[in-house]
Amino acid sequence: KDVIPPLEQLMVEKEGYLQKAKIADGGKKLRKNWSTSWIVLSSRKIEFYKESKQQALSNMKTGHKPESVDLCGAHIEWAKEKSSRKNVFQITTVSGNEFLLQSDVDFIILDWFHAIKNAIDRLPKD
Ligand code: I3S
Repeated sequence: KDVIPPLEQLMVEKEGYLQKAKIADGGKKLRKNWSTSWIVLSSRKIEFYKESKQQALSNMKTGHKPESVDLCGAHIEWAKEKSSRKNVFQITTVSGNEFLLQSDVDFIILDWFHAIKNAIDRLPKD
């Protein structure tokens, strides 16, 4: 039987394109590789889609899963020293995954920073 998640967990708070680079997986450093990602924030997770939103929606029908990031206990901080690019922040998950997110447009990255920070601050820490 399907488990129905609470409505608030399904609600999308923000979505859009950002530059993304995953720099660690489970605490293990990865080679930085920036790419455009369609990013969907809901109350307790972020999903990263490699494709356009359109492509992502059609892939979902075929059971294709996006990379999902659990925000419970996660950290967010500006990460000037991690890149030569402007407007970079880092999300670190409890599981030791690290992501850099970036946009050249100041208000876009600020909106994202605050939306993700608010989501994290509303969640229980463990
Ligand atoms: O922190 P790094 O290693 O200087 O990051 C750059 C590299 O990941 C580079 O790729 P290669 O490892 O193939 O050289 C990327 O193309 C650059 O974008 C990375 O630097 P920035 O400053 O853009 O984050």
